[in-house]
Amino acid sequence: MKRALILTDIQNDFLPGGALAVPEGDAILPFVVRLLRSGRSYDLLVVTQDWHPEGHGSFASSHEGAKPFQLGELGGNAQMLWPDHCIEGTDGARLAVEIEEVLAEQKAAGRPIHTVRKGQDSAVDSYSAFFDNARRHDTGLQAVLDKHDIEEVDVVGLALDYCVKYTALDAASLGFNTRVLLEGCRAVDPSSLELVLAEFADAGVAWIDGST
Ligand code: VGL
Ligand code: ZN
Repeated sequence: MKRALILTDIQNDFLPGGALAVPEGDAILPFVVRLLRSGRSYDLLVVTQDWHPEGHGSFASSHEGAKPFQLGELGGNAQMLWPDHCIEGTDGARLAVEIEEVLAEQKAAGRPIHTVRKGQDSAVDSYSAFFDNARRHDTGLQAVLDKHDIEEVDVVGLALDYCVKYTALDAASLGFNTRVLLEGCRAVDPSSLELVLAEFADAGVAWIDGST
C-alpha cells in the first residue's frame, strides 16, 4: 500500500510574525521535521503553497470598506476575507526554513516531491490541494497521486480549519484512505477543533492525536 504525506501551506505568513499567523503555527515544525527524518516510508511527499497574486479576491484589502476576518463575498459565494498573505514570490509565501531544509535532505535522498501551488486565480479562493473552492480548477494532484499508485494519504500543516481540512475532505471523497496527524496541525481558530473533527468523522477522515 503506497502512502503520501501532504505538507499543507507550511509557509512563513502562517507562522508567528507572518501576515496571517496561525496561533502556535510554529509548534508543528519539530513534529513535521521528525516525521520526515524518521525514515517512515512515504512514497511521495506533496508540498502545497498558498500562492496568491497581489490584489487577490480573498484579501479584505480588495473589498471596499472590508476588514480582515469579516465574512464577505467572492464570485457569489461566501468568503472569509483575509489579510494580504502568501503573495507569490514573497518571503511570506516561502516555506518555513525548517521545512525547506528537511525537504532538501529528502530530495537529496531521492524521495519524490511534488509541489502544488494554489490560489492563483484572483476570482476564487483555493483551500484544498485538489480543487479551488468553487471546483473550477483541478490542481492535478489526484492524477499525480494515481500515477504514483498512492492509496493512503497523511495530512499535516496549516491551517487545520481551512486548507488542511478541505484537503483531507477532498482526499477522502476521492477515495484515498486519509489521516490527519493533529500534532502536525494548528487552526486559525483553535475553538473550531471539535467541529472540524466532527466533519472528519462524517467524511471518513481519520485523525491521530499523538505521534504515529
Ligand atoms: C489558508 C486562509 C487563507 C490556509 C490559506 O492555508 O489554511 N487559510 N488562505
Ligand atoms: Zn490564502
